[in-house]
Amino acid sequence: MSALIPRPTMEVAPGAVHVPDWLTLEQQRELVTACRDWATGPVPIRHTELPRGGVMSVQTVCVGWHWQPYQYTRIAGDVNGLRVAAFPDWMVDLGRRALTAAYGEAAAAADYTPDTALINFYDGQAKMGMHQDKDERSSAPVVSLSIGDTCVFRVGNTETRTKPYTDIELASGDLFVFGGPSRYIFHGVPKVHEGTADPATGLTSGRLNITMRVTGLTG
Ligand code: MD3
Ligand code: FE
Repeated sequence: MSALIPRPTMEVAPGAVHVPDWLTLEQQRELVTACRDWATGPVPIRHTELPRGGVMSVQTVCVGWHWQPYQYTRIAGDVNGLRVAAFPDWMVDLGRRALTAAYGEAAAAADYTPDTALINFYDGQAKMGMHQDKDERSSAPVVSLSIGDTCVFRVGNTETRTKPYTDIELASGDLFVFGGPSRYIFHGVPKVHEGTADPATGLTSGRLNITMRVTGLTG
C-alpha cells in the first residue's frame, strides 16, 4: 500500500514491532509465486483438523516442518504422509533481514535461523481465534509477513486470551516481528477486509500470511 498518510514503525508491545510496507510489490509477487507452488505439494494446502473435531477456517501449508495441533513433524501424517518441502536458504536470509528491520541489530539477526514457515491463506470469511504459539521448543522470535487483503490483527497480552488487547490493521507488505516478552503473547485475526488486495501483489482475493519460526527440533 502506498499510503497518503504514512504508517510509522511501531513497537506495539515490548518486542512486538510492526514495520508497515516492508516488502516491495516485486517481493510480494515472488512470495505469492513460491506459496502457490508449495500449496500444490508435496503436502497440499488444507484446512487443519482440530483434535476436538472441526477444522480451521484458515488454510495452511507448511515448509521445513509440518505443523498440526500441537506438534511439528517432518512427515504430514494428517494430510498425505509425505515429507514437507525443505525450508529454503533464501527464506533464512529474508528472516534475518526482517529481524534487522524490526530491531536494528544486524549482529543478533545473523544468529537467527528459522527452520519452519506456516503459510496461512484467508478467504473473506476466514478468521483465527486468540491463541499462543508454544509448540516450538525455542523462544526465538516469530517473523510474520502479510500479503493481499488487509486484516484486523488483535495483539493481546501474555496472561489471558481476553482483554486487554490492541487491534491493528495489517496490510499487504507489512512485517511484524514477535520476540522477547511478546513471543508468548495471545493473538488472533478477527476479520479480513475482503476485496482490499492490490492485484499487483499477485493475489486477486484473500490474504496470505507467512510466519517463520525456529522449532528447536533436529532431524
Ligand atoms: C505472536 N497467524 O500462524 S501472524 C499463526 O495472520 C498466526 O495468519 C496469524 O497467528 C496470521 O500462528 C497472525 C502474527 C503472529 C504470528 C505468530 C506469532 C504473531 C505471533 C507467534 C507468537 C507471537
Ligand atoms: Fe499464532
